[in-house]
Amino acid sequence: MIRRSDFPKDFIFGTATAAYQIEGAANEDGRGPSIWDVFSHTPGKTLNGDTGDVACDHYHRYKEDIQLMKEIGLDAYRFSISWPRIMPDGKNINQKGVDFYNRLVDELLKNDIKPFVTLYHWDLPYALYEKGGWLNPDIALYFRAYATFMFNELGDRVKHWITLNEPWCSSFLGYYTGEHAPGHQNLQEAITAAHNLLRAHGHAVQAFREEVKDGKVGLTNVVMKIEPGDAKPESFLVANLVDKFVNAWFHDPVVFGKYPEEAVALYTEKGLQVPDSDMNIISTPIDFFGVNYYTRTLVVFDMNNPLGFSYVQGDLPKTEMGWEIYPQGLFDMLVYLKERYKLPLYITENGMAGPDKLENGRVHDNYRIEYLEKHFEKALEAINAGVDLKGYFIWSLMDNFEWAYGYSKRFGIIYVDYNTQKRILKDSALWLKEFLKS
Ligand code: PNW
Repeated sequence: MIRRSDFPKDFIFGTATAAYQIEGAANEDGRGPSIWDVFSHTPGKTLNGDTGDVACDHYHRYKEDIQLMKEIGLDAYRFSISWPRIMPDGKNINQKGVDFYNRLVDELLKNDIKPFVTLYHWDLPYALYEKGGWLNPDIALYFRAYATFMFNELGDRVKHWITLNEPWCSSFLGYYTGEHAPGHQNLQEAITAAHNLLRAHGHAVQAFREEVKDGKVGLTNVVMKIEPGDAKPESFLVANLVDKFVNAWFHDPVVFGKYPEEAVALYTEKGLQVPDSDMNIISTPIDFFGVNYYTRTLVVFDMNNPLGFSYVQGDLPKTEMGWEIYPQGLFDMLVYLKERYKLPLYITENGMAGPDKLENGRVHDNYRIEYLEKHFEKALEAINAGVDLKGYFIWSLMDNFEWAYGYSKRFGIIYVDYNTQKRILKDSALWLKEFLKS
């Protein structure tokens, strides 16, 4: 059985959350609306019309939540800052919002838990959306101003910063498939938004180097293992190409200052414009990549699709999200990232949605224990294969607002009763507590 002592001494175990998914208090203390408030309040956009208005009420219950982290024995906590709490109109500071994050950071440090802060986990101030959102090139400068402010405010205590969470989701789910806010459906817009997200990232890294002398800054991407869904040679080729669209697209510019050529060629052939401005800013050196790994993705060659491929279902056991459970992909992708980019890595998210049932005050989520254990093993294998992996954050600390799926999907190691806001440690949390002592 895997033990904590098998990992390097300074390896960090934590859990992760995001502001809009847990905080609630949507209209309190001067917070402004974000694109997710507007999206979730638009009929038909989220399951059952769920919104983050109340969520886990973490804004009021953060002390209790930190006590639970402490009880489990976690080393670190990754959370995100709600930009519209800090800058409700996208520009001016709301001191009460700032105060909340000061209290949160102080409480974490008081309990010996290292804060890892994500600046942007999808909740763009609506006021900035009205100015064009991620399609407006100026957004990068708005983000830089916000980032600079936060570095100055918390940089004395917070030493690990992540600029953006999964720009692929913000751009492709937000501007192409429309599953996420702001719900546009235009491929050209997604490509443009992705570029402005990367520019915003680069600007924030530059500001970080100016403001914070003894901290680390990185970018978190969703990393998918792309595999061919059948044995046709063409499907191997498209798997390689899709890997460039989803993975390399958001890593290559940051390290090499350019988008992957094969993917650019295909977009260009289809009449799409791939921007290449500010690559020097985008490629400002960073300290680490954050890896959000959940599953693999199968693709097959498909002439009827404009980009030449389509997605297919695999037959491995699946989570409640319908995502295949595939620990080997974590190992493969950690090694791939190490070889291609040669940077330290953190797993900033990994976990599963399960069919959790509260029975006599307990949640017997053995499937989640098994999922985590298998992924821990693959992380350790990667370390032993030479990957500079520094930490592992489980998604998520507690059940929360799972975006378009509302509260129907439970990813937490802590169960949340949304009627009472009571928190209950699932068996996976109890298992983790023992693991962390081992
Ligand atoms: C991540 N995909 O999102 C996010 O960072 C979290 O906020 C979210 O709750 C968690 O994963 C679980 O969904 C993803 O389509 C969204 O492959 C979509 C994908 C992956 C991750």
